[in-house]
Amino acid sequence: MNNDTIFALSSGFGKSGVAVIRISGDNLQEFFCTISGRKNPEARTAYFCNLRDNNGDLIDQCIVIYFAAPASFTGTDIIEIHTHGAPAVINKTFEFLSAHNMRMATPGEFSRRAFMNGKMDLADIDGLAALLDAQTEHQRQFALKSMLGGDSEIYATWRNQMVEIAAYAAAVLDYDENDLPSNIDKKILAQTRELHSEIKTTLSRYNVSRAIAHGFNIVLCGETNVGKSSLFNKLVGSNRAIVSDIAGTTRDVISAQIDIDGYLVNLSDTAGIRDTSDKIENMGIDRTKLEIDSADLVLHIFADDLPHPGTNDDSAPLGRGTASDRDAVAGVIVINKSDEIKTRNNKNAIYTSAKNDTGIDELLSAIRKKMHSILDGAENNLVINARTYKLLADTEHELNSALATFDGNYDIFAEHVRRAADNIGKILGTITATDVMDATFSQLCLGK
Ligand SMILES: Nc1nc2c(ncn2[C@@H]2O[C@H](COP(=O)(O)OP(=O)(O)OP(=O)(O)O)[C@@H](O)[C@H]2O)c(=O)[nH]1
Ligand SMILES: [Mg+2]
Repeated sequence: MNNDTIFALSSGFGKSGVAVIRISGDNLQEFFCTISGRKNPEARTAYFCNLRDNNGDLIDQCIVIYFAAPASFTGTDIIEIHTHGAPAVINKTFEFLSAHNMRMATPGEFSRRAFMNGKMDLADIDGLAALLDAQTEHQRQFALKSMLGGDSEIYATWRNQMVEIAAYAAAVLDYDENDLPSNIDKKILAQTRELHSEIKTTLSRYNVSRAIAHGFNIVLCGETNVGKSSLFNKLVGSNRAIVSDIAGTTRDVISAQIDIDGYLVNLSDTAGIRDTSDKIENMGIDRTKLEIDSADLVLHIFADDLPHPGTNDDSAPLGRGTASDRDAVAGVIVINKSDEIKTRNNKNAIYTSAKNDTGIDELLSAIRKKMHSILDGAENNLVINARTYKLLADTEHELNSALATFDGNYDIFAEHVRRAADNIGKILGTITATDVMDATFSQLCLGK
């Protein structure tokens, strides 16, 4: 780690009431005395000051705070300058700091320092990145738990158990049976099996983690002209998609993000499915199929009351679904244009009329019910991203190999368990690999 003095805008970009610029470095106390205009300023105390450039010209009236190492976010000295949020003030302050031999931080550099100084491990930083992205209540809860070390605790417990198992396995080779705890081989086996199954379960919840972190994907699909775009507009609450009586109106995927009960939802309207020779429309239909493949919930829209085989609720045949133990994606059957239909033959269906605004609340309730059944309780899951998923999958693989060699070959068994422990170490950053660290810090923005 370098010990350059670095700075960055920690508050959001654009015009705002107040901007917070943070500086991290060694021995910043003297610089703080200069800008605050005080001889013996206290740490963690807000001082009002006239921030002046090197010519003595006023930059802005500010609040400045000094955090002395190691009691700061990064573990280094930190100065916070709270200026007015005007881009011109921020730029002028940056110029001033650069003139004092400081440089702009790279994205994630503050967090990298926090990691290097033992303030946070990599799992905490994944949580921080997720928190900074949080738009909804559930995302906030999910990320906060991880940032505050909830996930690290679980990883650390797993890792300790693996290290212990590997040590006992090695001891079985080196020591006399009588010097070891009784039935040690059986205990090692049982513990390894348990760890393996816990990690497998965690991996299987990846899609749920993803759905909370990046949004629960709901797709409206069906034949042309059944009213998909009309329903989409109702659910979104604005006329986002073009509606017309010409079949094949929607040719591309139209997406909107909405918040349902604190969950982020990515709702997509798609091109109606039909046989057509129109090249562009066919490209749209291909996109519809891709959307269905990545859907967590599919709304099958119809405009008639005939039986619709293959769409019976959870047995809908398309998509991968969120729960890994489910072959097919969750689905809701919607019969739209119910104002034109006299019958109500389908017990599993929700009858709507986008035209008369009926059944929309029932449709929303059905969506809520499905979402809650899939996502509720998931705040307790580990925050898994692509990086941690890969390392967890490698851990699972090593434990699987260990179990396969358990019969007698303690040497190889111990080696696999040790490798499994190393993978968990990489998740936490106790074992550092440059590529792993780069992936973690690059997800953070400037000023974090
Ligand atoms: N009577 C009636 N007409 C509706 C209803 N919903 C939509 N429509 C009409 O049906 C036609 C098609 O609606 P869209 O929402 O464009 O249908 P779509 O499924 O998106 O069609 P494509 O984009 O072509 O696949 C329009 O003329 C709508 O006004 C409804 O509930 N009742
Ligand atoms: Mg449409």
